[in-house]
Amino acid sequence: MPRITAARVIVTCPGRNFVTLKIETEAGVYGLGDATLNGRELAVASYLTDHVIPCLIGRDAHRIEDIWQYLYKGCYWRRGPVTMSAIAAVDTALWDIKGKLANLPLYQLLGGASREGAMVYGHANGATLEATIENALHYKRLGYRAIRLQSGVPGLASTYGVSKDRYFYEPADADLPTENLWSTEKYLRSVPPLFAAAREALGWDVHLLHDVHHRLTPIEAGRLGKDLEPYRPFWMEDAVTAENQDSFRIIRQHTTTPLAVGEIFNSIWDCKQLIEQQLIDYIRATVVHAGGITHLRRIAAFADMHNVRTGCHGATDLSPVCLAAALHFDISVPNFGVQEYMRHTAETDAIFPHGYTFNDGMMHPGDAPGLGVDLDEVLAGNYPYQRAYLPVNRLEDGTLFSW
Ligand code: KDG
Ligand code: MG
Repeated sequence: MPRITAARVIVTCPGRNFVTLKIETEAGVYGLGDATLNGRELAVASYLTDHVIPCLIGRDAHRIEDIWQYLYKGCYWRRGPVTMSAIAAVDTALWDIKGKLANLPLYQLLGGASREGAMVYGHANGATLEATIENALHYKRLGYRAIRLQSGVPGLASTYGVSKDRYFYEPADADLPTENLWSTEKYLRSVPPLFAAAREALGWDVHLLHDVHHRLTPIEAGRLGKDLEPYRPFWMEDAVTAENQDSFRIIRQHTTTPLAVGEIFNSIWDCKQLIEQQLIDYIRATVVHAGGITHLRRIAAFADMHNVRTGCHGATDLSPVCLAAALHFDISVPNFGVQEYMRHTAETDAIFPHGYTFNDGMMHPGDAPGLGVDLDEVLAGNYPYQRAYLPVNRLEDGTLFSW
């Protein structure tokens, strides 16, 4: 059996922080797992180093399900983003090892390919409507079949989804949280004209998406969904916060715009009501924050029974290790919907050499054994951890709000 001989956490910051778990076996084969939790990276690093790794040494790396159950049930304190990201990292690294030992790319162990590639969506954004449309045209020229539109809101100095850099977006950009100002009224006025202009400029053969980022009430979300219906959005994401999931029923009563949620979910229990009651169309949970490939496959199977498709989170704070794992999952599950794809910087790509490719709006994980992604530890060592926070959001009168 491939006994686990060592495991360690590598934290690197090539412009943003990534936490990676490396598990080594006596067979000489190692596996990688992403454990990055944006803004709370060291909590997961400590959870792994201080509490999980001592329990792994000597175990059979092939027993992925048993190790998953051991870490989930065995710790008593089930669920939560820190615990589930740590379990995800172990799970992903073990699948990587299994693939390498079998000499097969991971998707072959997950039942093989259900499709030739995973359709991805890119992020078009800009400070103004015009700049966003220009950026969306750029994505269309690159071959994207699905494009997310986020624009600056007239009257607000900054908002979620609008990047300072032309090509890369990194919201966790300060060593203490920056503060944005928010107005729901101004925002609600700005999105329908953006979609109207996008359909005018891009036509109808491209999917258009939008992320509300948890900032509306159910009735406001119902109104936005209804206003966007003429432009046939692919989805409206995180229209409301998802703690009170009855909110989605109210949105459903008012609009046929498809709903996506779940990037901050970490367990199938977060998804249960929404999926079971068919209150959503896409589930956004992904490998790193939802317990790894083992748990995400369980979520996808449950979703498939209820006409819900997958739409894995793929922002830049999810490392190339997570993106590779997500792509293996995407091309294997029957109910795949779309994969988010925000390109990493050249520095990040150099630290994590990978085999996944983008072509004609689709991505493929490649056919290297395991995940098909590596970590250059020497290069990673040149970029030490830097504390970085996501912004907070306030209403114009100073009330703290959802970002
Ligand atoms: O760390 C937070 C980001 O991952 C999140 O804000 C990105 O909402 C997001 C998205 O849809 O990519
Ligand atoms: Mg989002």
